[in-house]
Amino acid sequence: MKNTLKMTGMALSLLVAAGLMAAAPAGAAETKTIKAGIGLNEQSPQYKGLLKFKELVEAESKGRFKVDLFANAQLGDDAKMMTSLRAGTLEMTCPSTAPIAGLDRKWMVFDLPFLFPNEEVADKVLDGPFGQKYLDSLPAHGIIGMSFWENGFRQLTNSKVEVKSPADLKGLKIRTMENPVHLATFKTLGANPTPMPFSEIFSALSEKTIDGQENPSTTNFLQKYYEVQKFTTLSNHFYSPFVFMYSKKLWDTLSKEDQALILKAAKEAGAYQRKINRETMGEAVAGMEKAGMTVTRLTPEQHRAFVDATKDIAGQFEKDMGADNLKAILEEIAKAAK
Ligand code: TK8
Repeated sequence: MKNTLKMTGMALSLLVAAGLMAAAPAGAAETKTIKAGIGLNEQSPQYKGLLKFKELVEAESKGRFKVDLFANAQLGDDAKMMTSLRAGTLEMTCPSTAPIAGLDRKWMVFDLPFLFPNEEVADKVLDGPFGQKYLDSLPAHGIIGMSFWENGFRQLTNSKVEVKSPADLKGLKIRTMENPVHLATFKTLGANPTPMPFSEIFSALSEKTIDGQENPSTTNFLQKYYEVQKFTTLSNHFYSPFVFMYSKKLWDTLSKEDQALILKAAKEAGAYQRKINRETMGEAVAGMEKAGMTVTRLTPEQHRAFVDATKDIAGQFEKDMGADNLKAILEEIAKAAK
């Protein structure tokens, strides 16, 4: 009897190996794990957006997909995680647009100083044909650009001086993202910019190897920069979009239905993330003020001085970005602002 069972078992495994028999009863597809990494922490609206994405995908796929989240740059900083997507060793990440310029210089257009007047105009341009054209250019770099999320308007923090005018920035060592437009902007403003991965900012500030940095207020608060910074100026000098992206190598292994399911969840989670991101900015500023930071709210004239001081930056990078791309986004912004 025992031998018969053994023979049957062997025969079955030969049939399965020859693909003549399903290895498991139909419908018992194994769960596929999607890994998503970000640089911000678990309190960030970006992470809450990922939790929403996870909830949508796991529910919609009835458990066929499981989404594992990795915050705090556990899987590396933005540039490193994008490299992992391109290599097919990580499914998803959500960097700012700034490091994408390292793949394709036309992305620098989103990092121009004082480009978008407000979030509403930013949403219209990013979610319109201009933004879609940029997302559609990513597969050539091994990335599927699914949707724009929001990092937000960037504010300056520093440990040395209250900054009310460009002159106050003179000689300040400011960490910037690794992007030529950001570097040129802070050089033009008289500062001494230092590009650095996001995860190294806090230790550089506490060791005083840099005097300041710039990020949206929610990030500045949640990263506890108030412990090592005395001043913040609400300058809104850049608007940073996030791009929620998928590895093309791994995307191409998915069925069309599953690609549609993931894309739909990415868009829905993005709308949710933008909403909660905006809701947290006010409380973040209040939290930094309560923690003892001096919060400088620029007057229109003071703000104008920063805009005027950086008005030539676009021209300096027109060739790199593509004059047509620069012209197109300025036209889109003018239309959206009407
Ligand atoms: C986090 C970064 C961060 C960005 C920066 O991964 O690098 O300063 O603003 O949000 O994407």
